[in-house]
Amino acid sequence: MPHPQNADYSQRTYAAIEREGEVLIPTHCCFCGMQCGMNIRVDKDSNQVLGVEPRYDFPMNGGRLCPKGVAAYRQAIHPERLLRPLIRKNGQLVESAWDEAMDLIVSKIRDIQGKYGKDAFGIYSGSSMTNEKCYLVGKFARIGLGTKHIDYNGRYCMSSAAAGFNQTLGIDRGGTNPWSDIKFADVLLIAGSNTAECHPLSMPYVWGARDNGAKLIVVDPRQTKTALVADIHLNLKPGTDLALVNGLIHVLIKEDMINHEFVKNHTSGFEDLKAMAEKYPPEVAARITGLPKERIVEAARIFGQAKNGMVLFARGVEQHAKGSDSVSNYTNLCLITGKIGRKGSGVATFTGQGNGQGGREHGQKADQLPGYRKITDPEARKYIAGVWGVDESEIPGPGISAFELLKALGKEVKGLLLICSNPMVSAPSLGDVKQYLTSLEFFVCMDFFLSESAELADVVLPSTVWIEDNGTTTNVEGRVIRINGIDKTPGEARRDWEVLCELADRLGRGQFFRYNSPQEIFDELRVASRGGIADYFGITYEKIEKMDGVFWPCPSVEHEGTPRLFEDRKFNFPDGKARLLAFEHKGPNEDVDQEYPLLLTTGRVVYHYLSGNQTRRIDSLRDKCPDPYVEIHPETAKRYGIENGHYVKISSRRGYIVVPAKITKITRPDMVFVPYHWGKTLAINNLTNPALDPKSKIPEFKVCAVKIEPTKQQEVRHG
Ligand SMILES: Nc1nc2c(c(=O)[nH]1)N[C@H]1C(S)=C(S)[C@@H](COP(=O)(O)OP(=O)(O)OC[C@H]3O[C@@H](n4cnc5c(=O)[nH]c(N)nc54)[C@H](O)[C@@H]3O)O[C@H]1N2
Ligand SMILES: Nc1nc2c(c(=O)[nH]1)N[C@H]1C(S)=C(S)[C@@H](COP(=O)(O)OP(=O)(O)OC[C@H]3O[C@@H](n4cnc5c(=O)[nH]c(N)nc54)[C@H](O)[C@@H]3O)O[C@H]1N2
Ligand code: SF4
Ligand SMILES: [Mo]
Repeated sequence: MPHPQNADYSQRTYAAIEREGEVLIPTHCCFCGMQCGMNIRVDKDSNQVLGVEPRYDFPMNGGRLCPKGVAAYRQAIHPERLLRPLIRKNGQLVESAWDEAMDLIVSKIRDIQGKYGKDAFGIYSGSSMTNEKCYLVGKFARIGLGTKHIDYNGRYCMSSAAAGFNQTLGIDRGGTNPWSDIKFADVLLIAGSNTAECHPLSMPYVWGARDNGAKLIVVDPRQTKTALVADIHLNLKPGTDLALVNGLIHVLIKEDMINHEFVKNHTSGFEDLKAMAEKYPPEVAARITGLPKERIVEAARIFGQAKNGMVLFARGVEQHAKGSDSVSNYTNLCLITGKIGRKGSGVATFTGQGNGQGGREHGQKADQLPGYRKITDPEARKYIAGVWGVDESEIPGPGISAFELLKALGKEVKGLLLICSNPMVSAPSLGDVKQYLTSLEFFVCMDFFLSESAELADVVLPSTVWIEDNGTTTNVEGRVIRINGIDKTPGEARRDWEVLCELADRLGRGQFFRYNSPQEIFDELRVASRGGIADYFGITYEKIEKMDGVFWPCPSVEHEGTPRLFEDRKFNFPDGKARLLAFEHKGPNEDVDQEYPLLLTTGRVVYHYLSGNQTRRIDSLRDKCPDPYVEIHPETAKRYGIENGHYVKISSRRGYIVVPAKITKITRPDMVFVPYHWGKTLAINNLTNPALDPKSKIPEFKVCAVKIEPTKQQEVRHG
């Protein structure tokens, strides 16, 4: 199997090809932001999906897939697929006709908006959808429904990275470099990312760098599979990244490992940053983070002395009430050492969802219009109104963020369309979320499997899975790629974009939603994004296929796209300088105390994806990790009299769950870890803290205070 960088890409397979009675349709995985290339194998005679195979010709994964990618197609042929609309009748969800469901939805929208005003109907959406669908959902909210209330699950995911990059670099493209640059780094600092389990196909890039002699520094409270292979593992106390980075900056300045030319000409704010770092000598950073001070000094030296280096991070850094500032502080490391804007030097966040990048650029965020435009910017409103053919006054103002939207349900917002998210597993403090959702006057959900959230809906519309649709996504690198699908859809399942267009039509707004294909939606998106920060104007379906994807910004059809940002050292501010911002360490929103003496952090395992509504149904994945568990350090377990496999009750101020203990030195003695892919009584989000980062509005999923106690298996609550 060739290494991604050595694969031969001269053989293009973009057009569907035939092989031994099969048709191969080239597309990309539906799960993480790597967006690995795969071929869907379809039986030529029966049109049945047979499976997938990795694509050797797509540079990102060059012939490899992880366990989730290999099994993803099983959703298409799954017996639990929703095949007809469901309508709640006498308390039960009952299969019904599309016409009846659509009539009901439209009459409820009219009724609610007539009674309470346009903003009383909201949309809560997701970033596992194509760019075309994300764009359409934003447009449907604003001029289909005329509501300001739309936000999406990226708030729980990429929003701190976005806010952090915006305040420091003036632009939010998750990765400043193409992934092929990683192997040119002399040092990789990976923070709060369990790369090996969550972006498995990034690991060959890490190995590529290591083969070239790069050092690896991993910052994670747990000794993850990624940390295991590091030269230095900084297993800091959860929630202390700001202090750690201040300590690193302190050493970099003290030992003069700063790129003075770069700092002087291309950044502002260095003096303030220096004054802040002054307060965090290694012994102070060590005290706050719980790390040996020598290890902090050593990490700073390795990073500082390397010619090229990249800083990569993910939700471990971002899902905190100070997540945005932590993103900026990690970015400071690249800026003060001048490690940005060239091969092997840059900063990136690991985009979570398949289209986590594109999904946050084209208007499904409460405060945003397509092309990363601000909904409050009069010029942007005028431009988009022109593209949509409406009067500017018809575009509502900014709404509120995802969790705030959930809190507004039953109050300001009486009706909700949920599309591509499962907040009854994924939102924090689930006890409250259930109460919010059940206080709605009308709740409609679009999904292809009955999720824990869909179970609460009044109407559920059966959607298609990704390989039954066409469009584009934007991967972790900012590369826009093509999703190709099969024609056949099961039962009466319908494509989201068609359903939204029909709803608009039935609401009397059809003239703004006349599309015959996703390509027509994309062509409008291109124009809508033109001149914006995320400029897709020059990206066409044909060009994507010819170039293995096109990196934005791509402002004209002649333009070849921008794989690497900041090569000209121009940051996206009027003075062209990146902003070095300084941050004091702050403790978690909810710290430990006598009653709740341990920190809880939550995250992922390799076999499941997000709320698990998809992967818990695929037996090859489910069987590898059928149930949640709690990782407890042996010292802590001993203190509480807990043995491996014993059931443990974990409680926070908001709720509790009972799961078996996995006693392991992976974790720290002052914390426990629980994966979050299960619902109802097995959902760790019964416990998590909904405190929000004031800048990004991301909830503090990564740290809250809990207590643990051994308990009996019988106390596991099922349901
Ligand atoms: N297998 C799998 N892959 C996925 C997903 C999935 O559900 N399953 N989801 C996709 C999505 S949407 C996302 S957002 C990404 C998430 O990808 P990651 O962010 O890599 O995944 P997590 O497990 O949430 O968190 C990463 C690490 O953060 C650490 N951590 C916790 N608290 C802190 C802290 O205070 N500081 C630091 N430095 N680290 C901390 C945890 O120990 C954990 O190992 O994965 C994507 N890929
Ligand atoms: N405790 C804790 N909680 C977390 C996190 C954490 O680390 N810890 N991470 C957070 C993060 S990073 C994220 S991204 C969120 C994600 O959490 P969710 O938003 O709940 O994500 P999914 O499980 O992907 O939900 C998508 C739902 O839509 C369906 N679906 C998928 N694709 C489509 C489509 O194209 N159309 C339609 N109509 N439906 C579709 C799926 O079947 C699924 O039910 O969870 C967050 N919650
Ligand atoms: S690494 Fe991500 S995109 Fe690639 S196969 Fe695995 S889940 Fe899919
Ligand atoms: Mo995510």
